[in-house]
Amino acid sequence: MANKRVIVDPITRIEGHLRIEVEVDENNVIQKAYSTSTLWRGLETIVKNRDPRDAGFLMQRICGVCTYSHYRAGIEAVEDALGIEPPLNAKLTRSLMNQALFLHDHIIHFYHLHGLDWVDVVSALKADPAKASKEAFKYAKYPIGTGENELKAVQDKVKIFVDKGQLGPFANAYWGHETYKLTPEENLIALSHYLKALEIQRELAKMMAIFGGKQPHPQSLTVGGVTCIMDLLDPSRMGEYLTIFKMAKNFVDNAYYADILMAGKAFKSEPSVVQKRGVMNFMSHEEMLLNRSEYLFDTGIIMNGDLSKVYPINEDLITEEATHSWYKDNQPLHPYDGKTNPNYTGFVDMDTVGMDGKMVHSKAIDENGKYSWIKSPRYDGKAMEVGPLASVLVSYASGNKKIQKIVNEFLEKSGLPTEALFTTLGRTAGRMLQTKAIAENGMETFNTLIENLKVDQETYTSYKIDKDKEYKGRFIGDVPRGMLSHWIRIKNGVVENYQAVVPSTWNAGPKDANGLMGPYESNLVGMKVADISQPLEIIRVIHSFDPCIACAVHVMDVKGNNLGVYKVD
Ligand code: NFE
Ligand code: MG
Repeated sequence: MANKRVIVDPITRIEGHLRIEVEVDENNVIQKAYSTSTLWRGLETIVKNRDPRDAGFLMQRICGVCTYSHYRAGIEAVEDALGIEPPLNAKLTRSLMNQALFLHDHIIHFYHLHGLDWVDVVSALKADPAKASKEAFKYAKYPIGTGENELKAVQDKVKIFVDKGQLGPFANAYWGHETYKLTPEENLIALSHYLKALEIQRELAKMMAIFGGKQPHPQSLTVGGVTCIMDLLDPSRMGEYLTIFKMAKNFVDNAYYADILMAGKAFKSEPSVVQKRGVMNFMSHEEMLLNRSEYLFDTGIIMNGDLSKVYPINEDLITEEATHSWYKDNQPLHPYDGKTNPNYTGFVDMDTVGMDGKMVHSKAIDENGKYSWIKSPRYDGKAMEVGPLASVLVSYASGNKKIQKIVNEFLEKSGLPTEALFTTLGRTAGRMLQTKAIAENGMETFNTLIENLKVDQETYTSYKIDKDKEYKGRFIGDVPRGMLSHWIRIKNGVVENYQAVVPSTWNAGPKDANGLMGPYESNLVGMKVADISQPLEIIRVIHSFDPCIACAVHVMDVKGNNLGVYKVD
């Protein structure tokens, strides 16, 4: 029998348009996978010929989810090009804002974008709240939102929606799917945290605005430093930051951590989430300045899942190519010389076997040609996974004591082997462990800043742009979805070329000229899907990367294709 093709489009709850096509054999095992961005936006070209001091503001608009990332990247790329070293206060403030972003982004991702791939809402209605309330103590010292009455209230609230047939955000899911593994009581605990996380994320958005002026899209960074000195010197603003940070830490310790432990136990025999699949190469960059010189997370590369060695990153080996992407220039180019000329070739007609076993005529991606707006980044010709898991693995393998402590404690408590980290479960746990590391260590940045402000109130380094000089520079760092780099060339005082190589581009890119798959595609091939008319396993794998297609596709037609059509936030 011919292979069946399954198309999931769109696959994300928000954050842009991503389409996944897979081909399964007669046992429903995925043989081929295609990751397609059907979204097209534009920014790398807008910034050309503009004043480089505006690069951060313009690039910020790539995405409202990792809303601070491209702003900081645009500014720090220009600082690198001009040789500017911002003062310590500015660096620490930027780190605090970044910590707030990670706390916000990771919590929203697990609960609101990924949680319902693990949690069966309808099952939670069958739970015994008294029993669930007791069970919550198995995973947390001070459980949150799990008093018997609170759990009962959660059930009542959700029941009203279900009885009316108005599931709202909980509609159209595959409730009752056989790969949901939590008990009704465990589902209820997690569902209560889902609702609690809605409140927490609102506070975390405020936390970003304390030094950022507003959220999304903070405005207090400038080339050379930060402009929020009034807030830094106001004890009530600092106190507000501290209060929200502590509240977030409590939630991470007693809800997020607890729920991942609970999921680890429940899902440890579900092959679709604990099988090792994927590119097995991981790359991350140092991030989260803690004091004058030390970062919480490390730089490096892990090859073939071998944690005994960490390789340094050689920036010259980073390329992007477009063999299967809707651009003209196929060949691998270093981002300083990257090109962005669109060449849309569309979809093809295909006769395929439908879900009911009958032949259907449909539109499918052109597997031999171009099939995505996302390019294929490579390091030394190899595909790399980036993201919180990569950051945690690289730090762990580098001997970073802070990260080793957190990872070892988690493995011990969950009873999972180190190998379990190289899986979908591990990727979701990795994001939580990164959040936990920030919650445990972020106060060091805060305290260093307070101490330094007593003796030094410098927030800005002045500079001059020489119009007769050519400059080039880059930002490389880790943002919530992984390693991000921005590359700028400045000539005659304006931006001559600009390229952003983004985490979701590394992870979601299509095959390259050698047929090598990126992380999304290679994490699907080999996985069995229980029921192809309910492809929950596919959704869970892809969501574990926290896809953001707005970030991954930020190029535009210089001839004026419409920029306003696709809105993400
Ligand atoms: Ni639009 Fe982004 C992050 C960046 S995505 S969310 O994190 O850069 O790859
Ligand atoms: Mg790009």
